[in-house]
Amino acid sequence: MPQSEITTLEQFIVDQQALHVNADGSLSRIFRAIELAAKIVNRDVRKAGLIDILGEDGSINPHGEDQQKLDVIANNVFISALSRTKEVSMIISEENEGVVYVEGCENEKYIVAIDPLDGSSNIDVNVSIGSIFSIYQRSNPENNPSIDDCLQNGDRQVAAGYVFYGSSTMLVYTTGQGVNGFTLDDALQEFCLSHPQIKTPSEGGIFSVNEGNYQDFPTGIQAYIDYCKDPDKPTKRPYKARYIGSMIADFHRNLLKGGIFMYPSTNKSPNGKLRLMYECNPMAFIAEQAGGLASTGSMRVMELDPTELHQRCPLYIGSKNMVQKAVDMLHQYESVLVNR
Ligand code: AHM
Ligand code: MG
Repeated sequence: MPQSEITTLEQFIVDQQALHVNADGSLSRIFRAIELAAKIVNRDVRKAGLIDILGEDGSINPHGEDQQKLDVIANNVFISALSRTKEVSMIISEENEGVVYVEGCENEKYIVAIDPLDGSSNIDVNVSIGSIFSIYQRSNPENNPSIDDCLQNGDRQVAAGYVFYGSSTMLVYTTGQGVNGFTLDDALQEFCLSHPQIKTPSEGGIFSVNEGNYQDFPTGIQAYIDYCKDPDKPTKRPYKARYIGSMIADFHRNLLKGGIFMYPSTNKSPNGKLRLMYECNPMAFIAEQAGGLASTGSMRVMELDPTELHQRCPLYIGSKNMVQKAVDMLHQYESVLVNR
């Protein structure tokens, strides 16, 4: 592509803002902050093996200084970039137990939920990881900011996206008008539009799940996994099994190629592992905007009303027909158990 035809994220955001008569530029400023944080985290991820930022938080480096884990660094970078916009009153992060109130911004209308570095178990072994964000407006801007403002369901997201530190670095986001993907040009240090209006295939050929937990899954999901592996020419089964253990990487591949990602409930964890506000909801918004589905097994993910900041929920997400089939089988076996 000639350089003159490149659309940078910056340009794209300006163009989008121009389409909205009432846009006051606040959301654009938040996006710029996320873009900057993504570039800083990307720089640190790319040299993670060269400098002392891998490993356990709290350890002491040879200089007697505290060593910080990459996910703690990423958290600080995102929180500081978002705070500086002066547009965000509250931040919810996987790394912080409570709401982070941004000093001096009590009256601002935006709330951002982040998982600053998802896929932590892969950080130390040079496998793809990512950052996730989800943006809301406060439900009661006239009141003092509080946790109640933050506990909104996914349907109220204004925007959501992820940054994927893979073989290249990508930023994928939606504001409810489709999904667009930008790839970081290392030389220009600009995210450039590379995947406009992403649509996910309604039928896919990949299933992604931690099968180590198979014995602990609901019977219907065990049956669905067996179905995925069952040879059948017309439906092109067996499907391919792919599981990286970084949701963003698994989700992103399935989004482009067609597939299902599952993190079911287990006997041990009835709500699964993944967190609603900064893992499931943003991915659900993107999946639906790309023509896919996201379910907890009993409802659309984005309809689930959160009661806690770090609430978990089971997740079935990806190609429409695959998610529908998994959920149907889950219900089918549940009703057999109930009627027994
Ligand atoms: P994290 O936020 O601590 O990194 O946990 C979330 C990650 C997801 O990226 C991934 O899909 C899942 O945990 C993998 O979990 P498991 O190792 O149980 O399969
Ligand atoms: Mg996470």
